[in-house]
Amino acid sequence: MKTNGEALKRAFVERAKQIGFDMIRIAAPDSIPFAPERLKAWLEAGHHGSMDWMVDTAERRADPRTLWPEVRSIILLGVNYGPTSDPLAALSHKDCGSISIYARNRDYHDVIKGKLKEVAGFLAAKASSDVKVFVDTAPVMEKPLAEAAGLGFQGKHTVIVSREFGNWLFLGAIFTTAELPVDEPERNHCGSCRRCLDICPTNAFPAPFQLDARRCISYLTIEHRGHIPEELRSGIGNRIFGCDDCLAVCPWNKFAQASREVKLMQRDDLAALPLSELARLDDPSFRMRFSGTPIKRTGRDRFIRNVLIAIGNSGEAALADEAIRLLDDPSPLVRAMAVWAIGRLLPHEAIVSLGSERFKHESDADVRGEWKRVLSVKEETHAA
Ligand code: B12
Ligand code: SF4
Ligand code: SF4
Repeated sequence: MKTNGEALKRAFVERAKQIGFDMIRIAAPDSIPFAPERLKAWLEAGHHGSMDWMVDTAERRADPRTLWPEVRSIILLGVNYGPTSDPLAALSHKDCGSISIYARNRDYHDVIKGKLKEVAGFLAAKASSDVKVFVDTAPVMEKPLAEAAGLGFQGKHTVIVSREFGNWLFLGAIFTTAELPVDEPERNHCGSCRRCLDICPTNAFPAPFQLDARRCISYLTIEHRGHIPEELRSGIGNRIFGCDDCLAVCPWNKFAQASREVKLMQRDDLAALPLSELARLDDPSFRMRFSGTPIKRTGRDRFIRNVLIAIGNSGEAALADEAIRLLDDPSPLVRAMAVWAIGRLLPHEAIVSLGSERFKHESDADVRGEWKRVLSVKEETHAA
C-alpha cells in the first residue's frame, strides 16, 4: 500500500513538473491545527477590511475537512513567476504607474487553473480517486498549508518564501480522496531579519507575521472599492496596481529564478506605464488595454482612482492637466481623487478658480469633502 502511494506520488510529481509546476508537495488535511484561531483573531481585529467574503467563508477556510470531509491528502503546487529585472525599478519613474510583478502578464488564476485541472485529471484516473482544484479564490488557507507541505515558510510578511524560488511563487491546491505520503513541513528561516516589515510604505504590519490588509497597497489598489483613506495616499507613491516592496527586499530572493512560464513572464509594456496615457482610458479602452491580465479586475473607475493618486504623488505639475480633465468625470471615485491630485500639484489660486463653481454644483458628499479640504472651506460655511 505504502509503495503504491509512493509510486503514485512519484508519477504525479513527474507529470505536474511536465505541465509546468515548479514545486509539488503534500500535506495532511489536519496539518494546520493553529489556523482556525489565527484566522479568527485576524478577522476579529478587522484586518480583512471590506473583504467580507473572508468572514462568510471563515469556517470552511480554517479547516480543509470542513470544506470537504472526504479529503485525505492535500497537494500544494507552486508556479514560479520570478522576474528578470529589478521588481522595484518602476517606482523611481514618477510620471509612470508601477504595476506589481504578478500582474504584468496573463491572469495567473486562468493559467494555473488550466494546469491544475490537467494534472488533477491524471491523478483521478491513476488513483481512481475524487479530486477538487483550488487557486486563490476558494476558501482554502493556501499559505499555512503550503508551509505544512514544506513548499516554503511563511515569512514575517506572511507570504510563502521558498528556498528554491524566493518570494515569487503562485500557489494552487488539489484536494483528493487518495491517501498519498505526506512531506515534511518547512520551518521558518527569517531569523532576526525584518526587512519586509521595515520597507512597507504604509506600515501595514502591526506585528511580524500579521498583516492589516486595510493598510496594504495591494488591498487598497485592487480589492478596495471605495475611496482610499487620505492618510495612506502619499505612501502609495506611483503603485497603481498591487505592491511588491515586502517581497522584493527579502534576502531569500538570492535563490530566485526567472519564470519558465511564458504566460507569466513580465511584459515590458506593462512594467511602467505613462500616467498621462492611463488617465485618458475610458471603459472600452481600459478593457481592451488590459484584457487577459489581472488588471481588468478593478474596472476602469477604480483603476483611474489609483492613477490619480499616482498623479497627485508625482510632483509633476504637467500632469495636473490630466487631473483637471477628470474633475468632471461621471464617477465620484474618480472626481474625488482628481480633486485630491490638483490639491497636491497646483497653487491655491488655481485650485480656487477650478473649484468654486464645481464645489457649488457637486452633489456627492465624498467629492464635496475633498473639495472642502483643498479649498480650505470650513464645514459651517457651506452647510445647506
Ligand atoms: C486575502 C488575500 C490577500 C489580502 C490579505 C493578505 C494576507 N496576508 O492575508 C491582500 C489583498 C492584502 C493580499 C495581498 C497580496 N497577495 Co494575496 N491572497 C489572499 C488570499 C485570498 C487569502 C489569504 C488569507 O487567508 N489571509 C488570512 C490570514 C489570516 O492568513 P495568513 O496571511 O496566512 O495569516 C497567517 C499569519 O497571520 C500567521 N500568524 C499569525 N500570527 C503568527 C505568529 C507566528 C509566530 C507565525 C509563525 C505565524 C503567525 O497565521 C495565519 C495563518 O497561518 C490568498 C489565497 C488563499 N486562498 O490563500 C492570496 C495569496 C496569499 N496572495 C498572494 C499574493 C501573490 C499577494 C501579493 C504579493 C500580490 C501583490 N503583489 O500585490 C500581496 C502580498 C501582500 C502580503 N504581504 O501579504 C499569493 C501568495 C503566494 C505566496 N507565495 O505566498 C496567494 C497565496 C494567492 C495564490 N494562490 O498564489 N492578498
Ligand atoms: S504589499 Fe506593499 S503595502 Fe502591502 S504589506 Fe507588502 S510592502 Fe506593505
Ligand atoms: S525579508 Fe526577512 S523577515 Fe521578511 S520574509 Fe524575508 S527573511 Fe523573513
